[in-house]
Amino acid sequence: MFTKCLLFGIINDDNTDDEFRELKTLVESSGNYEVLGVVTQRRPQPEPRFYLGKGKLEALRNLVRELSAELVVCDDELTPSQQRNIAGYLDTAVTDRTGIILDIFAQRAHTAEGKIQVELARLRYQLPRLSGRGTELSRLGGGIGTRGPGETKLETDRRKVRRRIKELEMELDNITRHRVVTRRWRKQREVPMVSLVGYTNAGKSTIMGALTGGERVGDPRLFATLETTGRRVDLPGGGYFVLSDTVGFINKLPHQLVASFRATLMEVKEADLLLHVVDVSTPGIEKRMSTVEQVVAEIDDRPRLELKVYNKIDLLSPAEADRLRMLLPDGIMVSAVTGQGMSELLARIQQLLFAEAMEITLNIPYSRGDLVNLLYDNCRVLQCENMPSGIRMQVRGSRNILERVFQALNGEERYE
Ligand SMILES: Nc1nc2c(ncn2[C@@H]2O[C@H](COP(=O)(O)OP(=O)(O)OP(=O)(O)O)[C@@H](O)[C@H]2O)c(=O)[nH]1
Ligand SMILES: [Mg+2]
Repeated sequence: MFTKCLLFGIINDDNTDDEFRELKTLVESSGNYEVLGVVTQRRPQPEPRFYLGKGKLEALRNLVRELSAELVVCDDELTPSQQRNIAGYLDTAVTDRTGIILDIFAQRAHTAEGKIQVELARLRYQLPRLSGRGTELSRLGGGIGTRGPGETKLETDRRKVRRRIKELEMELDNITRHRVVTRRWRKQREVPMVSLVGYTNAGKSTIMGALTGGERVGDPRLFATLETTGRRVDLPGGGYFVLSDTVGFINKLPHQLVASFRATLMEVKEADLLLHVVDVSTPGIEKRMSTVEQVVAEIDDRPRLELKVYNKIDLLSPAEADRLRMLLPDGIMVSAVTGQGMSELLARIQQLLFAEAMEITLNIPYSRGDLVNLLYDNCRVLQCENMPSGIRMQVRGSRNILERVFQALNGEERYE
């Protein structure tokens, strides 16, 4: 039996119909839901207490009754009080985009780490939403807390959730520590690390499979990949790198998830090169690209090497592909399925990681500690010495980063 649901949200310059198409896909892939319709209101900002304006909310209530909808789903993350107010007014269950995304993540998590990260995100979302009316905790499992004298059910529930959050944070910490050790080993070996990033369903895992020759295949579901895996890729011109796949991003990605997945997303933080995979076969390319850029900046905003990989060109006509090539001059067009463009992709990676690297000695004034940090983060520091005039650093790194440093030094630097 499908749960009947209605979607609702606001429409403005930033939030278009594409959003609701995406929300419908999300809701449908999160479980046994049948989407009966969408109610939208054009307004610049949500109404603070009820999210929708009074008239629209009444229209939604009428539709809920008429169609016997059992659940309404908001396109934005509702505040806990908006959620309560709407549920009271409509007399039906209310959830939002964040709740749906968290449900999908919960279904997809397989490894211990993934499960902890998702549970943590869910609890952080639920904590302010506990209303004390009863059954919210039934799905959470965990130990039974004893109720102190004079303590209400709500306080007990909150205390239980907070305790569980602490426990999970500690478990996650242990796992993270192990990952850090592995990464340090890789760094010492000077193996360059490359990370695939992109919107969900862009084809990251398919590209990973094509490059590593593994048996991994693409998955049409949203958020198919939740865990990162590093694999060695040998370059045709010699040398190799470690490639890692990552969780896909989406517009309005819940901040609780970004926070919980920080350990997984460390691969992105540590990468020498990011491959930003873009699906060119669905509309709204620019918006999805800027969403990915925003999430990457949220994880870590240091400048770094990035290559755009425009995927699924097999789904475009030659004329469409040509038009796109004009619009998107940077980057490489590929099809992970037909293999088109994949050898150019490898050649470009080789060039970025190896050929464009240069070794240089710089004198950095003591006032520019920021540049010292930038070099440590982005290059291999071969030698570092304090001199009267500044810090003398011998580094090897990409031309791209080093040129930024020259520019920042604005001619004051000396290099030999
Ligand atoms: N036609 C076509 N389909 C592709 C191509 N690359 C990937 N796909 C399909 O797109 C869907 C998503 O691919 P995945 O590789 O799982 O995408 P992903 O970016 O890893 O997605 P998440 O893990 O959910 O973030 C699958 O059905 C793939 O078969 C391509 O080049 N051409
Ligand atoms: Mg994937």
